[in-house]
Amino acid sequence: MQMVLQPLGIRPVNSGAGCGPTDGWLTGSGPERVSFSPIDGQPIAAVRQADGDDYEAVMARAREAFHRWRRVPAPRRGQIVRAMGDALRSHKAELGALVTLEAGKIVAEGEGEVQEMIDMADFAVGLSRQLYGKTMQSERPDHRMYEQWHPLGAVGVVTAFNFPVAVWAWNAFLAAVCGDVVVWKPSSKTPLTAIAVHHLIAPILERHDLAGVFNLVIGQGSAVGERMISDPRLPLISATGSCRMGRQVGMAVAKRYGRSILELGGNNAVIVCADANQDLALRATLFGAVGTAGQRCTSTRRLFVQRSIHDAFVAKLVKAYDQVTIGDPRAAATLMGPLIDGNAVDEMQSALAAARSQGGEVIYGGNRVDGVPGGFYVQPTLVAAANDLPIVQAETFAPILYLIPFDDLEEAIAQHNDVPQGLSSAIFTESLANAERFLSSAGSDCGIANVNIGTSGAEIGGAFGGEKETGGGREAGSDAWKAYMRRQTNTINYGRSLPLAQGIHFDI
Ligand code: UN1
Repeated sequence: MQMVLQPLGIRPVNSGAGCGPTDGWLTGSGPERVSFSPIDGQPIAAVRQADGDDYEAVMARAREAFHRWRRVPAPRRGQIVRAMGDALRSHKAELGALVTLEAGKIVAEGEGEVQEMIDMADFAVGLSRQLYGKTMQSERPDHRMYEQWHPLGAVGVVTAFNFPVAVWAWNAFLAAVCGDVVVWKPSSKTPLTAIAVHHLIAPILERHDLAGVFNLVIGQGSAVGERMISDPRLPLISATGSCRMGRQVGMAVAKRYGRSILELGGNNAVIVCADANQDLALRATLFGAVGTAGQRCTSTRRLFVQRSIHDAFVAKLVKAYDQVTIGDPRAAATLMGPLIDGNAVDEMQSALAAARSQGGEVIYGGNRVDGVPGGFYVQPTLVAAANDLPIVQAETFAPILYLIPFDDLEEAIAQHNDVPQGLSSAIFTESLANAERFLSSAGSDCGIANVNIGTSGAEIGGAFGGEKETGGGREAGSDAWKAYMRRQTNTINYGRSLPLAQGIHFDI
């Protein structure tokens, strides 16, 4: 364990609050909290959490830093993010190993998460030379009209345990090139990965005298989270987590006319048509439902299979599930590591009990498994169910896949959309008509809709997020950066008269 912790500067007890550079760590006056590994339930290290005073101290630094940072030319801000991307590149294996230790991801996924950060840094660097506004044609003679994008302020970033570092990068790297400063509250379940990220970027911040641009505040919801969401000094809160958490965040931020980017629960489905390439569909379903032990917001939770191939496809799926190696995520052969904690195991068990009592049938899995003693291992599970069962309508953050046969595509799409969430979706078909129908305005109602690839594992280049109770926010690629800036419309009169718009005359 020391080999994972030491290169990343994780000590037995760590400060949970800081404003960037090595000497920017605060003592942390809140209660100490131990981070346990889901691999074996053993303690990894402790964090002295932030309390209200620490939060205030960090916010003061962040505010002050914003006033300087917003005046740094965006391409120069991009160079700082580039240096951070390089630091992540050269520590990919180390940080990935800590993600594995603290979040329980298999090695490939732990490192994949760091790769997602690196990709995001590259994207943000390019963006730092763009951040384009538009010019418009003015209706008035000798007038010029255009819009520009200015930095917004300090951005609060609240992240979840399941992508303990990548989601910070989606937000922080965009925010930074946009000229914003970042106040990060990571999940209390994965504080050490956040501290490690801050150790990695500290020398860069030190070298460029950038205390206060990237800040970390690890603390209880009551001490830090609630302060953040109602703090008008944070004009934008970007929050990833459950729909329940998002509703609370969204309401508190709206109350003060703040802006929020909500990236909440998913209830993602794959539709497999009779004409699909079944080999692709099978592999994508397996990665989507079993990958990350079903703990991605994009995990595949419902599988609609056309009736004529349903039983044969499910039989293949059962065979594939049977070959999934479950256990220590550090072992090369492991495909599925543990759930995050005992609570997650209990929630999975109660979801399965609910599914059974509502008429569902567990056709594979359903039990705990002995992976590493003390860890939280379960079998990936298949449940024959109907879409309208209350438990199928809810997101359970566990590897449960509900199997639902269908007869025609219209019916499948209607059921597919008939859930409260709207994040990610996929269809497997060789028919252009089926694919286009799924992508059309009357098709999938999700923020992400794929053809012949699964629901999870999105690239960073697209805007990431979803509709309905998923919260409507967009992060990462495309023009998601616009939410991190304030738009200003400018009209310049270079003439000698003052014509009014809409043809109004107002002369004395
Ligand atoms: C999440 O689970 O919160 O598309 C994010 C994916 C990843 C991100 C998931 N790139 O599965």
